[in-house]
Amino acid sequence: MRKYSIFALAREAMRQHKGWEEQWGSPEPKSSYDVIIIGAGGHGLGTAYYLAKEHGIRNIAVLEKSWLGGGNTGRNTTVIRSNYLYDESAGLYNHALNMWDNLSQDINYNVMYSARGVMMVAHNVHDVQVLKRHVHANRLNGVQNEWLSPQEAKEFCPPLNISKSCRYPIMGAALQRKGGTARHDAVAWGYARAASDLGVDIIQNCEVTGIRRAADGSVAGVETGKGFIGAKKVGVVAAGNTSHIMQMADVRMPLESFPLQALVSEPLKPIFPCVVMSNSVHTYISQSDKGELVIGAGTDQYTSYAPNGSLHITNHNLEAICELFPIFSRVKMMRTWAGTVDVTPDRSPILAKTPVKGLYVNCGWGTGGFKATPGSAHVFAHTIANDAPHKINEFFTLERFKTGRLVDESAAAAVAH
Ligand code: FAD
Ligand code: PYC
Repeated sequence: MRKYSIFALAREAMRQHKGWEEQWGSPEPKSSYDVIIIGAGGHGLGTAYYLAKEHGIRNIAVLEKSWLGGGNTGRNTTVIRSNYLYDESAGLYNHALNMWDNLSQDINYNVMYSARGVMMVAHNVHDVQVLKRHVHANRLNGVQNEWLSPQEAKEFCPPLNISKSCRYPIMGAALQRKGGTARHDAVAWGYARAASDLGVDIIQNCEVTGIRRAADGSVAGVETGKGFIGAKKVGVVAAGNTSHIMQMADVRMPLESFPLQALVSEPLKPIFPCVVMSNSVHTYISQSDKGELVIGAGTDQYTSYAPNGSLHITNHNLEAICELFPIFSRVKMMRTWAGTVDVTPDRSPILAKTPVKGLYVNCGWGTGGFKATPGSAHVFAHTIANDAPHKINEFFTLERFKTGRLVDESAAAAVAH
């Protein structure tokens, strides 16, 4: 990977941003496409890119009701890791983790993937048992993860308070060194530019309001704010809005939507070297390249599409951060926001065909789909192109909610749903 100085990075960001504005705008839609993707987040744009690059399908449109990357892709806290429990998840999330290594080179856009390590801390015997179980299960699956003593955890992350008398004492930690962060908006822009270069139409301000079916029940196209657009295949990749869109095709989804919020502090000089997550206290923290502490918690308790979350969650979150990292207790917070996440009963995603011929769905990532973006897009493109799942996503079906063959990742989801 090339090393960039901060000035080279700034120049590169400006160059890329200018290129993006000049190249794209939003084309007027054609009357029909081979594939329409609903939703220009990272997963949707990535799907279009891999459809064009690996499956030779170029007559594609990505329809976005707002601006590209303005959904959860541009709102998330960019934690990347693959330390999930079950074999099925290891396959999916590790596929994604391995793709982050070369993503910048592949799409020729610096997504600033930084493998700075994700450390999950344990505060009680139950946490220790759960996290050690994950370490062992991960290693059996060839997924890197290791156990640290409290002292080793502090050496890895010096601001961590390991005093035995604090409210959330540290009894050890699971560390995935290859985990880390990336720049979320660059992921959206990078995939968009790379897909656009391959001929994909990215059409912003184009809300899908209906899904039209042919006489045989298969997909015929979509109704939008810009009129009807025909399509042989339609992929729904709309995160928190998925149920609403799938209802347009009479498909009921096993999903609930919740606000998930995050906040950032005023910028600080580099002080925080990694990502730390506390699954039982429901808080996590890292530091962005701009210097802000990036902090988040669990979802709100109530289903909602509101783009903001409840204040008591922020309050609890900051209390926990100050307890775990007393050094930050006088830092000022700068802004908060939220996104709408869609949650399945087993906290694993759905990447699948649907009962409607020609209609495919990628959703249910809940609080944790950013990390999966390249892998998810890659296997979803395969699913659409071949009308059959890739080996990696064959378990992540809609049918599992009827058969009961679930992939229960509630514990590995880490950020409470
Ligand atoms: P989105 O980026 O939301 O894209 C979907 C797009 O569909 C949106 O742009 C939306 O406008 C569009 N759309 C919706 N309805 C329509 C319609 N009718 N017509 C046309 N377009 C439509 N994950 C992690 O792995 N690590 C994290 O640290 C992390 N932190 C998070 C923090 C927060 C605060 C939030 C909210 C989420 C977080 N996530 C995290 C989850 C992650 O952001 C999502 O799982 C992921 O970004 C989903 O990407 P997407 O492309 O599927 O969805
Ligand atoms: O899935 O790692 C994660 C995550 C961190 C913050 C939100 N989701």
